[in-house]
Amino acid sequence: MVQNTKLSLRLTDVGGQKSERKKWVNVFHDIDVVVYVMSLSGYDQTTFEDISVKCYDESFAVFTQLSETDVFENTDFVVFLNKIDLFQEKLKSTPFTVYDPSFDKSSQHNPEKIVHYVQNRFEQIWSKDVDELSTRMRTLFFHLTCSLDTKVMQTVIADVHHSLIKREMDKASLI
Ligand SMILES: Nc1nc2c(ncn2[C@@H]2O[C@H](COP(=O)(O)OP(=O)(O)OP(=O)(O)O)[C@@H](O)[C@H]2O)c(=O)[nH]1
Ligand SMILES: [Mg+2]
Repeated sequence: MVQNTKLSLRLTDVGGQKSERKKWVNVFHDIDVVVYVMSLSGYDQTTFEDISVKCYDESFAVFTQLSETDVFENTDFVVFLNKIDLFQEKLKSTPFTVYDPSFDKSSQHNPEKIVHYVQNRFEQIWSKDVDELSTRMRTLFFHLTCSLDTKVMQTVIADVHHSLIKREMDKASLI
């Protein structure tokens, strides 16, 4: 529970592993915002459950499923592009083309360009097959995070808070 004087947020942390995902449906009710955490530094890794599956592909696939879930038709999503610290460090030696060989080689060590690419992938999934009404009713946000840094996380939590307030005001047509 995160509280300030006016509002309180209840955060439910669900396990990300494949075996845990079956349980997610149990908490898929009364959700205002879905916070989806992706490890940016996983671009050269494969999943724990199946080493033939790239972590990035799995992240995009799970996001696709969630964004297509009926119960989230009008729910805002906040994507945390996490482990930015490890990502930046790894990129110095491991080029991004290990994940996507078609990625522009002149930018394969450039964190900004890669983050831009990742955001685009999410945005494409988000806007795909969405009818006009749904696009108007829900918003996709991004944050670059290092979840070990509690100060940054406070800012992120404040932003999520802000998004919730704005959403409530939108609903009431106050802004
Ligand atoms: N350097 C760094 N380490 C991180 C960051 N975020 C998480 N970690 C570390 O990554 C490991 C996994 O973190 P968890 O919070 O257990 O990951 P999770 O996504 O909740 O995992 P599941 O609950 O199994 O889905 C821990 O050792 C964390 O300390 C980050 O931004 N930077
Ligand atoms: Mg966890």
